[in-house]
Amino acid sequence: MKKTIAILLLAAMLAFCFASCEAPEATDESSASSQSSSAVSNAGNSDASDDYMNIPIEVKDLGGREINVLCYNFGEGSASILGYTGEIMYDEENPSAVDEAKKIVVDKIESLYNVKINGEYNPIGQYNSSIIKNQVTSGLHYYDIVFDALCSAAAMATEGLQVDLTTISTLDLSQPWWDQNAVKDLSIGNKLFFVCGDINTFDDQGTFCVLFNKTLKSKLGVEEDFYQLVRDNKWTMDKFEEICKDNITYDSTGDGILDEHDTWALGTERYNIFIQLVGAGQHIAGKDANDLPYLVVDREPEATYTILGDILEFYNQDNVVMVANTPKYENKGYSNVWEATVHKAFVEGRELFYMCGLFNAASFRVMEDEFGILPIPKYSEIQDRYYHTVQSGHNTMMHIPTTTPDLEDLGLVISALAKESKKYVTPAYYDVQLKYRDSRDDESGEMLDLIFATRSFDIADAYNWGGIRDQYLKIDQSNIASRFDSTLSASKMVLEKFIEDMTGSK
Ligand SMILES: [Ca+2]
Repeated sequence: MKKTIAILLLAAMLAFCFASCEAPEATDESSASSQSSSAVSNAGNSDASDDYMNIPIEVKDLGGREINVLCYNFGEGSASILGYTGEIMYDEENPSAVDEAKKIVVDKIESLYNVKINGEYNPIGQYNSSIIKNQVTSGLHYYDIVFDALCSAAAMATEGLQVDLTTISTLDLSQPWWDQNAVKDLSIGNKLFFVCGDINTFDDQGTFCVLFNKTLKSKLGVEEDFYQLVRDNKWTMDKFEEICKDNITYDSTGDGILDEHDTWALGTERYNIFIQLVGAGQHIAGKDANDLPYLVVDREPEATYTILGDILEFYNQDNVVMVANTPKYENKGYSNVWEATVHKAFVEGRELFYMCGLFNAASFRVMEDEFGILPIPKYSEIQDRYYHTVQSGHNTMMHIPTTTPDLEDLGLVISALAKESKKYVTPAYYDVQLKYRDSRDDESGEMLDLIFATRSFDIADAYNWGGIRDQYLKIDQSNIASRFDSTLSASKMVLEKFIEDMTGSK
């Protein structure tokens, strides 16, 4: 399945090399591929009911059609992101439970539709945009289905390289095997160029949450039941900060210096300023009645400034919170500042909370301490619900290049793959994610249900018009309003041009 396909376009595409996405300063990882276990997707449902299996999808003999899938190199070379085997494709040599589930699905669909499904990692880099741009520009069809990170998929949408998925009549995006929040949030002018669902699992892996060290919690004598706080609607920023500030962080090495080698209440990174902003029910972009984006800070600056101010006040308490990618740690010359600080402290049992992607969880299965999974805190108890989102540079979105032929037939195959993945792959993903040595953490399973069901995708994080998203990742709390004052008009101009291009309105 994971065969190496000769890349006819390789030479030509290297010439192109157009900028893919500007990923938001990486998170916890670096690069080079990892194989082995893990994951599938989405929509947070360990759906007890199989009723969706009765939803019919037309079956058709496609005469041995070959379908080529291209996956980007998620977490390439990272020691803290393990288990990526691509989407749809799987590892045959050391299959995880998820790989085995993917094989069941692929075998079934290949036989049912008389197709051959080939999968491949990006052979020349991390993101796929240069390959797909070359394919589309040259008019040579090769890859039919592509999985890429949100930011890279968005870069391709801006260039007009992808099919509007809503135009494929056999691809019913309202079905439960597609993430309905993604369908709603990621559209632009009612067109949808990329989506996620049960067909992929690394959209789930790219979802951010809070991990907590159960063993350390008990050693520290923290009595609060975190899961119960979530159930009681009391898992708020205030409560979270109160717990963190209760004398947990201390100089455990005893050298008189508080640094990455000590014991911490919370390990986090600058990207999580945005993650917590979303958790607080805010967004960078909203959408109007025509499904077109606008910048929230332009319309409601005070709401944005208040929430950002609260988060930054907390993140600047460097005797409580360790923020990985800030000068204090970046200046130490680590090749991967996340792995050397917040990730390391958690794996060594010196960090109570770690705000990170679920992709990090696999690397903690070797820990001696046990850990659990929690949602991102709400802003306050009156907030309607919890909100979660993905890291735009580290997740997967499915899209289809405009060069792909016979889209109606392909839509049937994709729909069937997605439906069967909901039955086989998603439950296997939950099992892998929750199995902890000999036991199973069902309370974390309950939290995962909540987390996946409350995802919210911010299109400004994907498209980052004029660098608007980057304004939300700065640690400096002294100049929030002036920071936006000086950059907003440029971002608005880029957004205006984007809307014209996407709607053909000029
Ligand atoms: Ca110390």
